[in-house]
Amino acid sequence: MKRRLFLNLSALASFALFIPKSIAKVKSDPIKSNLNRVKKKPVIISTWNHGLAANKAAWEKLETGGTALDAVEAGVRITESDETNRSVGLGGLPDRDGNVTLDACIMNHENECGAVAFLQEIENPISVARKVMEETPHVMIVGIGAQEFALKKGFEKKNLLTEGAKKAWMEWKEKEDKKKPVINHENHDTIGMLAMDKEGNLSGACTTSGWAYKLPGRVGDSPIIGAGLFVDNEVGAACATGMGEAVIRIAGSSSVVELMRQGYSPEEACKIAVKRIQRKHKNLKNLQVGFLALNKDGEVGGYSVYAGFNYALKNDVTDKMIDANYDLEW
Ligand code: SD4
Repeated sequence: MKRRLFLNLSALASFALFIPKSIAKVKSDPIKSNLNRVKKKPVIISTWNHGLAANKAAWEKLETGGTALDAVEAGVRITESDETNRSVGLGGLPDRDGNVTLDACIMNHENECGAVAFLQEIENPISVARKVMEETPHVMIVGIGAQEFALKKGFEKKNLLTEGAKKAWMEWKEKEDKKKPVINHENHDTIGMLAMDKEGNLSGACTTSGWAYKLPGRVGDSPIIGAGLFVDNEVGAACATGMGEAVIRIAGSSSVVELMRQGYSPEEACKIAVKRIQRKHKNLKNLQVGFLALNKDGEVGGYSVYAGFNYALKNDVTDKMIDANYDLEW
């Protein structure tokens, strides 16, 4: 018996000699941990065409040792300060009374988050949101309180209603009979950005001037953690763009992250959330919502109710726009 066992073991040992090295060493080989690291390469995604310039700034942060949090803040600040953009920060379209009111939030890999809503005359609400996160015990500050907080922290007051935005608002006012809020869906919407740094940590940011010509005081999904943005470093991150009311109703970004936790890919998770929105709304006219998601493996995906939603992807091999899949044609 003993001899037979020995022979069997010898046979196994000699067979092992012919196993290719890559297979034989698969359990202990450092190549495996390298593979894991490959998946943790930095990646940034953000909504719409303005995402390209934002991703560039975010990438520069990552390359110079910044965290994912530094990256998303730096990235979306570009869009906030771009006065040609009509739906974020400076130059954003105002509410029906002509006041530009801004919403933003930010979240890091430790579930820390900060937000501002109905903030006026401050160009970079995302940086105020970060200060709320890092320098107060609160998550969200709104309105005059948010403005006072920002001024105390050294932000400067600025008129955000540019000539272009004012002209558009006045033209809208002329059409008195059509005086309804207009959802933006032509590639000039909120910026939501998600990033993974080289440590594999995730962060996200979302910032907007909201629904053009909204009722004064209206706040959408963008500054609401779990609606416009959600990050769970164990699973992934998601953000939303489009009609905020619909996103809030299904706790959109949180839902997308939970779906990824169940094993769905980023695109599948976004698609299921979009389908949920469609099921919960009887009237889908003009109801555009797009979700964007990034998981811990660095995989990305997006999905929207209607055609036209796209997002910018940047990593060390690519820097491009991707058209999201969708359900309905306009
Ligand atoms: C919001 N999701 O405030 C944002 C953006 C938006 O037109 O509506 N843009 O609902």
